[in-house]
Amino acid sequence: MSDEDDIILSELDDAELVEQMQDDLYDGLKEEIEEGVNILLERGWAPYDILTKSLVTGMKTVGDDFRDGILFVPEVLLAANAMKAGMAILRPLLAETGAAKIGTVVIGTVKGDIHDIGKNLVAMMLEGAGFEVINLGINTDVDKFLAAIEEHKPDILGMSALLTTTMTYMKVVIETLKEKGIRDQLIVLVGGAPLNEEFGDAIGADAYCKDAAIAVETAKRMVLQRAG
Ligand code: B1M
Repeated sequence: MSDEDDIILSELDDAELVEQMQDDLYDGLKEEIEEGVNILLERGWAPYDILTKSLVTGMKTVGDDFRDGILFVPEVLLAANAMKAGMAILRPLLAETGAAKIGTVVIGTVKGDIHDIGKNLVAMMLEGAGFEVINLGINTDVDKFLAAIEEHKPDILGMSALLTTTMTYMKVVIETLKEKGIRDQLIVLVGGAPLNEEFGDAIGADAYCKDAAIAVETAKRMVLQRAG
């Protein structure tokens, strides 16, 4: 039995537990992540702090080591599954803030791209802020975006891309909205690790959102501006 097996999460103090959860996320230990999330909730931690301080920070290390060739796809998948398990516990808590409905968002990860953790986090936080969110999932092509816009008449279209090769598809969607004459009926927000503000401007989005908190802030501000 290794030293790792002897760690009892509930006996760690908050700082040690958060650090251990980052390690457990790195190792793709789903059950330990679920246990850690539940312990922090019992200790009165806000769901958003658990998300950002343990899960998102842990995933950053995974990303760095993936980039540097230390981790490979199978390990990253395990880490992603562990992260999703933690997010599944937090989702209802983030959504139950009782905020009045302030608008509707259609959001998806663009065609060719299967990364969905960040997009789902944004969707969860938007729900918690009072938006109705229609989450189209991954690998979303322009027709699927258009059909959802037609059906749900959202205030906001959100698009996510994590690959430099797929982020350009956002422009395809925006150009199609223009061709259909519906671009101005929507607030278009974009996000994802390889994007920046300059890219958002260049493709004609209304705003680039660096993270989920900024996405919520931007969504609220723009919907209110439009109403007023
Ligand atoms: Co992939 N992957 N991956 N991957 N992966 C990256 C993106 C990469 C940067 C890793 C690296 O090399 N360091 C790299 C891209 C390089 C590039 O394009 N420049 C990469 C690669 C290369 C690949 C593959 C091609 C690998 C391969 O097969 N050889 C492949 C591509 C598959 C495809 O999509 N077609 C691939 C596959 C995978 C997994 C399936 C193993 C897994 C995804 C699992 C899943 O999502 N269900 C995975 C993961 C987990 C990652 C990293 C490690 C982590 C991404 C993540 O979840 N981050 C990632 C490394 C990195 O990003 N540094 C990497 C945590 C999340 C909370 O952050 O997604 O940035 P993020 O979301 C943030 C903000 O960006 C923003 O808010 C979120 C929350 O704060 N945001 C939005 C995101 N979307 C938004 C939308 C909005 C607003 C804000 O709308 C309004």
